[in-house]
Amino acid sequence: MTGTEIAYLIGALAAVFLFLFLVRRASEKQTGVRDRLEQRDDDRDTEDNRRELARRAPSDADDSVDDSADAAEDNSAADAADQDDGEPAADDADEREPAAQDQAVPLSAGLAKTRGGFVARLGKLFARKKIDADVLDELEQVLFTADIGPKTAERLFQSIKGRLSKDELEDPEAIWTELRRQSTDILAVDAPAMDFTGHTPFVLLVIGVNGVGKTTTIGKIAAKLSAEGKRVLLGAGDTFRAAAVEQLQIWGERAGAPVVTGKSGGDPSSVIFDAIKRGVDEGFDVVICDTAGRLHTKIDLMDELKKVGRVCDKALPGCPHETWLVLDATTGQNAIQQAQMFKEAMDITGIVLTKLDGTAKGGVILGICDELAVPVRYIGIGEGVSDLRAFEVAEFVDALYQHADGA
Ligand SMILES: Nc1nc2c(ncn2[C@@H]2O[C@H](COP(=O)(O)OP(=O)(O)O)[C@@H](O)[C@H]2O)c(=O)[nH]1
Ligand SMILES: [Mg+2]
Repeated sequence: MTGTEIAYLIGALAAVFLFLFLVRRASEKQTGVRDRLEQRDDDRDTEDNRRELARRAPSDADDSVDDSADAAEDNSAADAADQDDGEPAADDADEREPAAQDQAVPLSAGLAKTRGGFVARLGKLFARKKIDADVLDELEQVLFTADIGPKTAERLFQSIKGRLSKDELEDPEAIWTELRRQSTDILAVDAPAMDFTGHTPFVLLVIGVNGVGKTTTIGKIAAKLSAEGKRVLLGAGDTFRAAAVEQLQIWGERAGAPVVTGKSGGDPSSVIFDAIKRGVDEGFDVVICDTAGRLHTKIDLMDELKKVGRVCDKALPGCPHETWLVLDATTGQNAIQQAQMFKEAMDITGIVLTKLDGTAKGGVILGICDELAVPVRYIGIGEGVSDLRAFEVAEFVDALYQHADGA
């Protein structure tokens, strides 16, 4: 072999090695990209799984924070949309699965937005050095635009104006004291304390327009009562949409409470009748009945509710033992009108005011109690079970006016 031939051979071998080397590198690169892509898909799957699990396992607080944040976002968007017409976001509400989060929020935090409304405006007003006639004019203005209703605004205004002597008017502390006192008076509706004993089963009927939080409230109450050891049965009286029944069933599963359902689009009264009958036959402690709140016309809805009331009494004479009207605080004064409308048709024994966490219009609670003289039983300050709080007047007034007077 000549020197030239040897050089050609070495060159050819080097070319083959170089070719093989390049092919291998290219394939490694591709595998790396594929691995990374697969890893990303895996991550995504894990994230989806995590979210799904969080939705299905409400007590798993850590996992569920993201979901509840999403739900809160949805909610505030709905609230923003609601503000135009004062009607709750009805239709998509039913589609939502119950919220997952359950970390107790302090009441004062739940009322932060409400405090940021008329209470903060009063705070600014009374922070002035001198409380004089101009301040009284502005006070009137603040109260009458505070979503507490004109009747309650007038009552608060007159109480401050009339009852305080001239000297006291110079003293913001005295004005706050008077406001707290009046608010306490208005909210402390004289009614027996709520307990679910005295009847077996104790039948609770829950009414209100669509989207205010009826089903959610029922789920939370069921969870609380079950945790106390009571046997709870739920009646899926909102037969208008399958999603509403499913929503109640999810809550029922979590609370360990069976749910009596009927045919979709069927007569809500017959489902409620069946639920109460089963509650009696099987010795349940509490039967809670959901209802539909679609406001086709006021007359249709009210007639249907009256029928539900009659059918309850047929299933178990004397029931429902309590009828709660659920109102959405974000609708402001519209909630007062709803309350008046429902009170004409039904014997309402309690109010549940939801979504206080998402609105500056929570002062409406004063207007509702003042106008209706019906006790507030529970308030909602979030979507978790622990965010439904038994209503305590003193605690509420403290949280509402907290720090407003510089205390
Ligand atoms: N932020 C907040 N959301 C609530 C509260 N109560 C209910 N909701 C939400 O309001 C929406 C409508 O509730 P739902 O129970 O379906 O209303 P229903 O149509 O009256 O049965 C759901 O997304 C609930 O999670 C509350 O106190 N705070
Ligand atoms: Mg519902």
